[in-house]
Amino acid sequence: MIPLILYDIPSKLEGNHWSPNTAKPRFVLGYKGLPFRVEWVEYPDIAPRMKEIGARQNKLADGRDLYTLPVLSDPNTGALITDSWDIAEYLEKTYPEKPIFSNKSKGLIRAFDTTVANLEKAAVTFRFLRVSQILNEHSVEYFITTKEALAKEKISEFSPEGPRRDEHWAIIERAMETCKEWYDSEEGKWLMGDVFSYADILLASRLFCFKRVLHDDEWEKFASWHGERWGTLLADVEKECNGL
Ligand SMILES: N[C@@H](CCC(=O)N[C@@H](CS)C(=O)NCC(=O)O)C(=O)O
Repeated sequence: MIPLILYDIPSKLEGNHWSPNTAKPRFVLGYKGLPFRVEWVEYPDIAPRMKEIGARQNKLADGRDLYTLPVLSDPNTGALITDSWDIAEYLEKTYPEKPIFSNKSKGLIRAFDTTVANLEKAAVTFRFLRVSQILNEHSVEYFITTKEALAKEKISEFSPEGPRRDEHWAIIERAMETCKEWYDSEEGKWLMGDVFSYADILLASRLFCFKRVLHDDEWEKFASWHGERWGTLLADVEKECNGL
């Protein structure tokens, strides 16, 4: 089998990876045991590089068209797919062994994807601030300019220490409290009890990003909530997906 190619965004961190969206297909590839290599693309180079390889633009929630990563190229079939959800569907259909949408759960997991993203949305500028601090020089200006336009405020106002930052932490903690209630609904370490699924990958990808971009003491605090629940879940998913 020819290795698949996953397009991802690098950083200054050891091992490069940080993005929650590109972590999703990386976990799926690892879980299904599919060989792949990563091609690193800095933010300002995403559009030109994706045009060059013929990838499609993504449709954002606000209706805009934008070239985004992850993009997956599968030289075994000629497929070139944009968007982490479409990639997950493609991998499940093309490589059905070790399913990620067991028990006809795809629709529910799609709803879970949107719901989880919305839980933490009001605190997203805190994560943007931390991401801006780990990106390579070539990406930083593009990232800050585009996120300032999105948030309609300067990066210095994204999450200043004090009441705004405290509010962001409270939002994130409440979000994880909700996730805990969902996870507690079934016996077993996964959202669907004993059945590992893409839902666990979705949550772990967000945890992965937090772990990578937060300061060490911040991640320690996060990981320790609810009896070390979140550090443990991330470690469990990483193990299930071959330590990625
Ligand atoms: N819904 C998309 C979101 C992808 C996305 O927003 N990717 C970001 C990186 S995490 C991106 O490529 N942004 C390009 C830009 O801001 O120009 C997915 O899940 O693939």
